[in-house]
Amino acid sequence: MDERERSAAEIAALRERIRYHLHRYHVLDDPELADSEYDALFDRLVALEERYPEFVVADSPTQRVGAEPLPAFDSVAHELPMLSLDKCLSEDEFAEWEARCRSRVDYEGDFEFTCEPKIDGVAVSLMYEDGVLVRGATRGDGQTGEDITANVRTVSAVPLRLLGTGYPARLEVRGEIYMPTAGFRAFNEAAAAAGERTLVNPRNAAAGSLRQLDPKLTAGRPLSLFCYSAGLREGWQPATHWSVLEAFREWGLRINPRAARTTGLAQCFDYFRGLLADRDELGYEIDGVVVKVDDFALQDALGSVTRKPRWAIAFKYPSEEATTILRGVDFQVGRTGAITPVAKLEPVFVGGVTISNATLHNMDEVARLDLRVGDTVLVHRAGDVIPQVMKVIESRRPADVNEMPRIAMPEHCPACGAAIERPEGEVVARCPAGLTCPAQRRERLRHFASRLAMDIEGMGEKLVDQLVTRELVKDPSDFYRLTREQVESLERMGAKSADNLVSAVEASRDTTLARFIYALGIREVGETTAESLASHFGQLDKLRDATLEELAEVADVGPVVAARVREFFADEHNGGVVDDLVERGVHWPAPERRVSTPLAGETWVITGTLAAMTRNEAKARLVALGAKVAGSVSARTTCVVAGPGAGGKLEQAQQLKVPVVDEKQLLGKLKRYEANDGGGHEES
Ligand code: D41
Repeated sequence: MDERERSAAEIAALRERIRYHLHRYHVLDDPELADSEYDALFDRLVALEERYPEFVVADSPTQRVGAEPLPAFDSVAHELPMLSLDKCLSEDEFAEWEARCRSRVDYEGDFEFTCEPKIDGVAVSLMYEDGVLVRGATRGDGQTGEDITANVRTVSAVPLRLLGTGYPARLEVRGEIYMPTAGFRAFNEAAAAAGERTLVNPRNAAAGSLRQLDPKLTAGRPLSLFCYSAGLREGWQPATHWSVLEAFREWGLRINPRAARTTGLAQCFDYFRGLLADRDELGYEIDGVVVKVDDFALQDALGSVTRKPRWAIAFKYPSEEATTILRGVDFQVGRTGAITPVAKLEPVFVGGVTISNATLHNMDEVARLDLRVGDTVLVHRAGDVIPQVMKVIESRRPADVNEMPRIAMPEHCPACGAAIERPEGEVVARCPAGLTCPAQRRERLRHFASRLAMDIEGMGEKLVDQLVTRELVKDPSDFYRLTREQVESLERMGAKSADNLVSAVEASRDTTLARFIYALGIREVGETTAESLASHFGQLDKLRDATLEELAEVADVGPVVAARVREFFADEHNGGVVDDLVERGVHWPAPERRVSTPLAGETWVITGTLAAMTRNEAKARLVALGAKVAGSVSARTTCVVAGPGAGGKLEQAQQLKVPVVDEKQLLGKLKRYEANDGGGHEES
């Protein structure tokens, strides 16, 4: 074999491996290689193809990027129309639809359905000929779409070639291309930082990305795909919709892991409620559930009207977007003095609740939005996230913009009157008064008592406000001076709640060093940094005495954080408060060498994406506690950690009845084990 032949063989082998890893990464959410290892394979293929351009083929993984800009989009006539969906807005309406279906086909008993999350993305058609992607098109009006082949080829979840065997010679796959929420946020943050236009929501972001004239721009966008039906499927006669999804999975086409089969109304309702409860954790936006009668014979019998199938329906969830009017802007003072503009809105129902406030982050954001009082704005509210003002609807502005009041940062702190500062080059304006500013004091105390800090149960914001107003609490240590009588004298405080609060304060004295550090409210020191500091120094005094250099040695601590920590402990008042807290009996277990390995003998598997840490971090922490972390699920697996987007492994775990926990539960377990580990009894 000469060099050229050897290279041809290597190219073929590389392509196969790369396709396999792309599939594991983008379709199964379950990579087997580090990104850098994958990159090395890819770079090797690029190098070989450059040396032997005659071996380059259209479906090589390298051909996703770099196609020449499209002059315009050609139109594509869909061979089978892409239907649209009827919708219903309540469980009652859904029940009516189901009853109509049953009476139309005279069906006794319960229908089998497939329920799928309704992805808020862009409907696309992907044509595969002999397993090779030959064309990608938008849905358009259902009859004619745009040819976006060059752009869909850059979407890594779109296989350029199907896996396995048994697919029809011509197969048209229909699905939804979308932008995951994390990618959307990252994209917008980068765009805002660069002074570029931000995108309003992930759906628009996906649509805009697919309509780029230069596929290189599409390639730079974090897009993904879920496949949900077969259009043209020459010679293939599946019996149910579910079997189409199963075949898709075999062929490497990404299907939604939350797709499920249900029987009858009650199971559909359970599905609607269950998915809604998880809506914020999915990692992508959905606007409801698509329910499809599963049996194709029944689908045929039900037929379609005016381009909508009678056998499918969209059950809509409350919208997470709404427009309303900006009535004014308030300025709130945070715990570290940061001043945040808050939009006061005409109350509006969005994401399932009525909101009247939304954050505007900072004045740069106000300027970027070009916001004026009286503007009609688009607001977005997803789950627990603070509602956001996404944009001004300019077409709803009165003719003379200049007559609308502008929004300006006040010169003085609304709480204490100190002159507000905004250092050169910083986006955040601050009240410099520190603890002499009542707003900052109140926020610090709220933070100190909060759940992730000292966790004084029942010490809510209203109670803290009362304690501060009555000057019963000034510094955190004052919480531990409160007497039963003082507590009982507060408004709306019965004997029982007073008892509870006193016990809660008492119980909070017993804490961990990490919680204590976090509770101090040092700027830039969040929960994770507090944990790193606690585990690095082990003792409070070591942290207090640490130099900038020593601080910078801590994982995740850079010069800025190090300086903040130094600053905090160098401050005399802060030092006094810390001493006072310890004197008042706040304590935590003394550090000890890690001797026990509570998870020894256990095998864990991590799948899907995690939010608070990377999978590697999670793995390291589990391993430190003695567990083995494996790549696949078997009957011997102790526990599976499943994040959003978990696919095959989660299913396998469910089949094998292996316990499954989510990230929150994992964090709980880790914290418990890590705190107990070594069993330090000595109190510091
Ligand atoms: O996730 C979706 N957005 C989705 C859209 C889905 N899971 N299934 C769908 N099924 C259909 C039929 C029943 C017509 C095959 C759809 C859509 N249609 C659809 N998307 C845009 C228009 C129609």
